[in-house]
Amino acid sequence: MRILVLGGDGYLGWPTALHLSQAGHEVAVADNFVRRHYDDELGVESLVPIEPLRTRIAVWQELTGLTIGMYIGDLTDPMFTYHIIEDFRPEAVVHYAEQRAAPYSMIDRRHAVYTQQNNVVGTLNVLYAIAETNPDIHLVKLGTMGVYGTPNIDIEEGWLELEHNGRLDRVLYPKRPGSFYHLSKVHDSYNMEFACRIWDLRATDLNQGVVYGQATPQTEMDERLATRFDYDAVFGTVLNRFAIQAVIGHPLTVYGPGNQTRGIIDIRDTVRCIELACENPANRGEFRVFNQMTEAMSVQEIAETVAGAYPADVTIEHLDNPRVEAPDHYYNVRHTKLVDLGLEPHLLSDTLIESLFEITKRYAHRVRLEALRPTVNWREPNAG
Ligand code: NAD
Ligand code: USQ
Repeated sequence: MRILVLGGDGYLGWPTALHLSQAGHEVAVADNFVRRHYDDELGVESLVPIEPLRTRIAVWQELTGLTIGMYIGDLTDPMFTYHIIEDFRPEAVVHYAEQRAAPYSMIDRRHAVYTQQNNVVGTLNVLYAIAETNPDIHLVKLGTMGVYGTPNIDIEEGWLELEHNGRLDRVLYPKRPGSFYHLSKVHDSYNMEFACRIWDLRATDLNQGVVYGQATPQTEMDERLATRFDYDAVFGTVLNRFAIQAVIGHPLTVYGPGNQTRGIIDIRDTVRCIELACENPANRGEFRVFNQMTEAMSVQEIAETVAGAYPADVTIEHLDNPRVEAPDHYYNVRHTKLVDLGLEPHLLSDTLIESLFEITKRYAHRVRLEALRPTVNWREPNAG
């Protein structure tokens, strides 16, 4: 298949491009490098050094003989978005290219507005470009488990069968997310469902849980193929942060009592899920939702698992939760559709956590300690 990966320079986009390329697909990536600019803005860097996109692609070609196309530009520019779809003629578009950190979106008004404009406008441009160029293209879009929040009923895969006053209907599952970033994904989902309904497009919304891990078989082939590994309190995700904190002797920063439960997934499963979604497309007119997570754990359980895997003493510190989230809640998620398509999950293991310790030991000198403490507070609106 011809597959265009939007956001192909990012943490997940780059390993996905490599995975799809090695699986025999014709791949191109698009990116505007804004993720690298956020690093400059926040004064942090990926713990693992990363090469420029052009170098990464050249190394991949040198090692495997496989080419990956490259488009540099911003999806909020409609001309750029039309151009890449017209030019590459993909059968599937994998869309990762959004501002993805909840804390970044909660810094102040400007960051909230930026996040929603970047994400919602970029996705709208992609929908228009597909509809006008070739409505047969399958859009595989990264959403997030956080769109659902923590409802007191089971979480279904995107849709809910509802009985009300004796009548039945099928509705999009109710959303109650916890940040302006997560809300941008809600808005995207409604726009996508509408576009499928009116233009007969085909789309898969992948509501992914928190990703952990840093390596895939392809990125491990050469250190110049490494993907990013974030540890700071804005972009670092919880399990990756805890693994890094354990190695450098920093207490694991559990927000609140740690009973908040989240869906999680190994980066190797992320890339496989994308492959499965692309190779088994939605039907024309279908807006399909998969819950892309493999297990659920509370933050306290994640901290204890990481601490237990580390060979020396690790302290767990409970900070006042800078976010507004339910401290105790019900959490039961259906996530069978990707398994039905063939996903064989890598469940969290000590081996994986130990590999994160190894990576961290190598680059521990790059950690800026002050970047580990959370500074963005959900309760303090800041007009900026
Ligand atoms: P990332 O920030 O590392 O990668 C996103 C890439 O998109 C970056 O390279 C960035 O430069 C690019 N980008 C952003 N806006 C763009 C625009 N307007 N035009 C062109 N390029 C643009 O993020 P990631 O961790 O790889 O996440 C990828 C996607 O997966 C996001 O949509 C995110 O919401 C979703 N997701 C991530 C996780 C996770 O734990 N990392 C979990 C669930 C869902
Ligand atoms: N948390 C801590 N300590 C930390 C960091 C986080 O206790 O040091 C807690 C948070 O309070 C939260 C949970 O861990 O309850 C997850 O936080 P996170 O920063 O790892 O993840 P989140 O903000 O939800 O965002 C990440 C990605 C985002 C993706 C989302 C999937 O950055 O792109 O959409 O995971 S999900 O959570 O399923 O919505």
